[in-house]
Amino acid sequence: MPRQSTASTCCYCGVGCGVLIEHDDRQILGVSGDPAHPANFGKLCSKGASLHLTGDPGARALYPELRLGKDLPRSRCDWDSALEHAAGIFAQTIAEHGPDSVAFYISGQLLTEDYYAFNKLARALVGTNNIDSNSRLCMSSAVVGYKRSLGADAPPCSYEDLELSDCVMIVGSNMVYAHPVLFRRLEQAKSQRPQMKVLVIDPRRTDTCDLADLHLAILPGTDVALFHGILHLLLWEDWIDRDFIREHTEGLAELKALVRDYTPPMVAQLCGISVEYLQQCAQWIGNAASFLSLWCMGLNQSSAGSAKNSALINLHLATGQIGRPGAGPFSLTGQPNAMGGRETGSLSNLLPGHREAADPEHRAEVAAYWGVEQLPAHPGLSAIELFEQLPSGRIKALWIACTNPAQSLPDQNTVRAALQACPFVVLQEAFATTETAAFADLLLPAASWGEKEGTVTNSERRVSHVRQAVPAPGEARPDWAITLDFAQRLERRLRPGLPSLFDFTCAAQLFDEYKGLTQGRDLDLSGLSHQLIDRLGPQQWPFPNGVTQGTPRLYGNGVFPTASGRARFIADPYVAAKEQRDARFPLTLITGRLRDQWHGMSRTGTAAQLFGHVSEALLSLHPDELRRQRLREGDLVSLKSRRGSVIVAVARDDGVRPGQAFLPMHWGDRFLKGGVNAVTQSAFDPLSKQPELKHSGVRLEPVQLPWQLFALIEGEVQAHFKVLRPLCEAFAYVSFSLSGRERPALVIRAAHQEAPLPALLKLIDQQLGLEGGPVLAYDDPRRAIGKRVRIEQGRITAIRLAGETLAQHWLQQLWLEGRADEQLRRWLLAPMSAPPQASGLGGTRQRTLCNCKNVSYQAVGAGIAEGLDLEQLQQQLGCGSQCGSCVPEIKRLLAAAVQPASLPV
Ligand SMILES: Nc1nc2c(c(=O)[nH]1)N[C@H]1C(S)=C(S)[C@@H](COP(=O)(O)OP(=O)(O)OC[C@H]3O[C@@H](n4cnc5c(=O)[nH]c(N)nc54)[C@H](O)[C@@H]3O)O[C@H]1N2
Ligand SMILES: Nc1nc2c(c(=O)[nH]1)N[C@H]1C(S)=C(S)[C@@H](COP(=O)(O)OP(=O)(O)OC[C@H]3O[C@@H](n4cnc5c(=O)[nH]c(N)nc54)[C@H](O)[C@@H]3O)O[C@H]1N2
Ligand code: SF4
Ligand SMILES: [Mo]
Repeated sequence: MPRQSTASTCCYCGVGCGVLIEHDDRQILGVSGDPAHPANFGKLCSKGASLHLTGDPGARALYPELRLGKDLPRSRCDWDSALEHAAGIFAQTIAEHGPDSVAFYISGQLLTEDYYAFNKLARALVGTNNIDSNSRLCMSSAVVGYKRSLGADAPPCSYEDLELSDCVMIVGSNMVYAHPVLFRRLEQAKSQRPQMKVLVIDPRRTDTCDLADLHLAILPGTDVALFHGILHLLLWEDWIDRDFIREHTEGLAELKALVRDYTPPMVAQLCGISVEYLQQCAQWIGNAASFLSLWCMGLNQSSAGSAKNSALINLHLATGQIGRPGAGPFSLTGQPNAMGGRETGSLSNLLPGHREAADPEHRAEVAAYWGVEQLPAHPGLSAIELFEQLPSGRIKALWIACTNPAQSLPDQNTVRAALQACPFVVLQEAFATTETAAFADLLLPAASWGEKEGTVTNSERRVSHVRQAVPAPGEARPDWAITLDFAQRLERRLRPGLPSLFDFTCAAQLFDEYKGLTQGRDLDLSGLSHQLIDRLGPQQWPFPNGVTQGTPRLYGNGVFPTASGRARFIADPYVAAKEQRDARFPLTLITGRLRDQWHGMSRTGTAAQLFGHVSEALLSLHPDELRRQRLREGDLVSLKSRRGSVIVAVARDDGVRPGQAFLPMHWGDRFLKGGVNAVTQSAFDPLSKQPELKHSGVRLEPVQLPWQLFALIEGEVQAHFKVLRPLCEAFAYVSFSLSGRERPALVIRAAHQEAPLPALLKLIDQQLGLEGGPVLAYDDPRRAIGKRVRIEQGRITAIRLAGETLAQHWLQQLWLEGRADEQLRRWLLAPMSAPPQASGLGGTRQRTLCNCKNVSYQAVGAGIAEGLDLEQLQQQLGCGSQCGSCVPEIKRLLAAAVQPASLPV
C-alpha cells in the first residue's frame, strides 16, 4: 500500500493543532504538524508528535462485551445483542421509574456530532436533563464566568493576540506542559518583543515561570483576593478606562465598595506575596497598551471557580482591555472539544446553541426544532451530584462515554462504590484497560483518533474538520454511530410508530442539523459545513450563513450579549478554599499535569517513551518540608486526606512552597495503587458545580514496608500488565510504568510489610518468564532476598528483585543499554544486593529530558559541563530543537550549571 497523508487534528489539548496523519489505509505510520493549520502552523508538542506511537492494539476495546451479573465476567457479544440488551434495560427502567432514573456522563473529548446525538437522545427521546460531561471538572467555571460577566460563553480572543499583547498574565495555567504549542508562540513573541511583560500567577514555580518577568507564588485558592487587590490599586491610581466603563459596563459601584477593603497590605498577607510584587503587577496591567490574560485549571477547579473567573474579567472591564488586538480574557480550554461540548449543550444545565435548560423559551425553541412536544424542565444532575446520587438507587442505568470517572473524579472511594452500586453501567470506550472498564456491565468499543470523522472547536472558537485516516480496529465504531444505533432501538420501544429522530447516516448530516440550532445565537455556525471547512480551512465562529470568513475577535463594538448590552462587573467577595491547613492535615495538596502524559493515561500510558521524562508517581515537596518530615527523596509515605490515602514516593522540588505538596493527576489505580484521586475532594463551586480538584488538606504518615519488589519484562507490555497488575494487588504499594523506546518493557515497583507467600512470587515469576530457561537466579531465603534475571542473546529480557531492590536502577540501565556482561553475572550469583561499586552508575538511572530527540539529563549535563550554551546544545545534541517543551528545563539546568552527579533521578 502506498503511504498517504490525511489532514486531521490532534486529539489531546484545546490548542487544537492540525496534524497530518501518515498511513497506508490500514495503519497509522507517522504524524507531523499541519503547516496549513492556523492553530499551530506545523508545530506539534511531544504528545502530538508521538500520537502514532500510542494506542497499542493490545489495550484497545475491540468487541462489545456484556455481563449479566455483577459477579460474572464480561463475555464477547455482537453489536445487535449488545444494543438490544441496553435498549431493553433503558426502556424498562424509564417505564418503571421515569426518565430521570437514567443518566449520561460524557466527555469533552467527543466530537461535536457525537455530542449532538447524545443531547438529542437524552433530552428529546428519554426526556431527561441527566446528561453531563467531564467538562464539569474542567471548564464549567469558565462557562459561568463568561456568561455572568459578558453574557455568553464565548472566549473573545484569538491566538494571534498572544503575539500582539504588551502584557500577558498567565494565571493558574502551566502552559508549557498543558498548551505547549501556544506557549512556544508566546515565547517567540517575547523574544521578538522583549518589552512585552509576562506575569505568571501560580502557587508553584513551574517551567512556565521561566518566561515570566514576574511570578506571584500566591497561596492556593487566594486568586479572588489578588484580583480585587489589583483592582483596588487600578482604581486608586486611576489606571482605568472611564469611557469604556461608562459606555459599556454596569455594576462598578457595588464592586468598588467591595474592593475598597482589599488594601495592598491585607491582600499581600492573604496571598502570601509582597506588597511590592502586587503593586508591580497592577502597574504593568494598568499601564499596558494591551493586556491579555490566559487561565486554566488553577482558576476553574476551585470552590470559588466562578468568582475567580469573574474577578479576573473585572480587570479587563475596568481597563477596557477587551475586543481589541492583544487584549481580552482568554480562557484556555483543556480538552480538544470542550468548546464543542459547551456549544451543543453538553452540561446538564445547558441546551444546544448556548441555551439554558432552565429557560422555558429555550426549551420550546429546541423542542420545536426537534419536532417533539416538549423538553424536560426538571434540572439534571451535574457530574459530582450524579455520582453522589448513585448509591441512593435513584439512577438505575448509567451510560458513560469517552471518560474514565473511576480515575478522574475526586473522592474515588465514593465514586467506585457508586459505580459498583449502579445496577446497569454502559461504557463506550476506545481502550479496554481503563479503571472504569472494570465496572462496566456493557463495554462498547469506540473508534478513536484517526479512525473517525466529525468536527471540533478549539480554544479560539475555531472549528476544524477531524478526518478519518484508517478503519477502526476490531468491531469498534464511531461514537455518534453507536449513540444513533442505540437511540433508534430505544425509540422503537418508547415511541413506536413515530418517525425517527435519529435518521442520520453520516457525521456531516448531524452537523447540518445541529447548526440550525445555532442560527441567530451568539455562536452562529449556520454558514459552516464539513465541505466548507474542507474548502476554506478551519474557521472561527460566529460564522453565520452568507459570510466568507470567520470572526477572530468578539466585542470590538463594545456591545455584549446581556439584556442591557453592557458587560457586568461582578462583586463576589473572596472566600477561602474549603480545606484550610490545620493541625491534623497540615499540608495543601495541589494536583496537575505532567508534560508527556494525558489524563488517565489510557493512550499515553501505552507509549514507553512518554515515561522517559517522569516515569512514576512522585509527590513533590519543598526541601524544607522534606527535612521537617524527616524524609529523603524516594522514601515511601502514606498521603492521607479526610477521604482516603495513597502510598507514594516523595521527591524534592523547590518550586513547591513549604506547607504544600504537588502530585500529578495522571496516576489512576492501574499505575499507582489507589490512584491520586483517592485523596481529593468533591466540594464544588456553588454556581459552576466544578469540584475543587486543586486543593485538598493532607498529611504524610510514615510507612514501614521493608519488603520490596522490582520487576521488568520486555515485550507484550499490555498482556503482562493485564496479568501482573492484579497479582500485585496484594502489596501495599504498587507502581507500574513503561520504560525504553525501541523495545518497550513493563516496570513494576512494589513494597509490602512482609514477604508474600512463595506461591504468589512464583506466579509473578511465571508471568515474567523467570521460572525456567536462560535465567540466572540467586535466593537467600533467610534474608528473604531473591534476584532473577533472564538473559537471551546477550541481553537482559526480564528482571525480578525481591526483598531488597538496591540494584534496580543499575539493572534497568543495563537492560536499556542491552548489556549483560561478566560484572552482571558475578553480581547475580553473589549474596550482595547493592549494585557493584565499579559499575560507575552509582545506582542512578538515565532520565529523558528531551523526548523528541531522546536526550537524557545526563547528556545535557555533560554538555553544560563542557561549556555548551542553549544554541550549541540544541545543535549538537538536538535537545529542545523539535517541539521545544523541554527548553525551559534546559535553560534552568544552564542557569544552575548543574553537574551530572546532582541530576534528578
Ligand atoms: N500534558 C498535558 N497537557 C494537557 C492535559 C494533560 O493531561 N496533559 N490535559 C488538558 C486538559 S483537559 C486541561 S483542563 C488542561 C489543564 O491545564 P493547566 O490548568 O495549565 O494544568 P494543571 O497542571 O492542571 O494546573 C495548572 C496550574 O494551576 C496551579 N494552581 C493550583 N492551585 C492554584 C490556585 O489556587 N491559583 C492559581 N493561580 N493556580 C493554581 C497549579 O500549580 C498548576 O501549575 O491541560 C490540557 N493539556
Ligand atoms: N486530581 C485531579 N483530577 C482531575 C484533574 C486534575 O487537575 N486533578 N483534572 C480534571 C480534568 S480538567 C479533566 S478534563 C478530567 C479528565 O478525565 P477523563 O475524562 O477521565 O480523562 P481521560 O483519561 O482523557 O478519559 C477519556 C477516556 O476516553 C477514552 N477515549 C479516547 N478516545 C475515545 C473515543 O474516540 N471514543 C470514546 N468513546 N472513548 C475514547 C480514553 O481511552 C479515556 O479512557 O480529569 C479531571 N480530574
Ligand atoms: S499543543 Fe500538543 S497536545 Fe495540544 S493540540 Fe497541539 S500537539 Fe496536541
Ligand atoms: Mo480538563
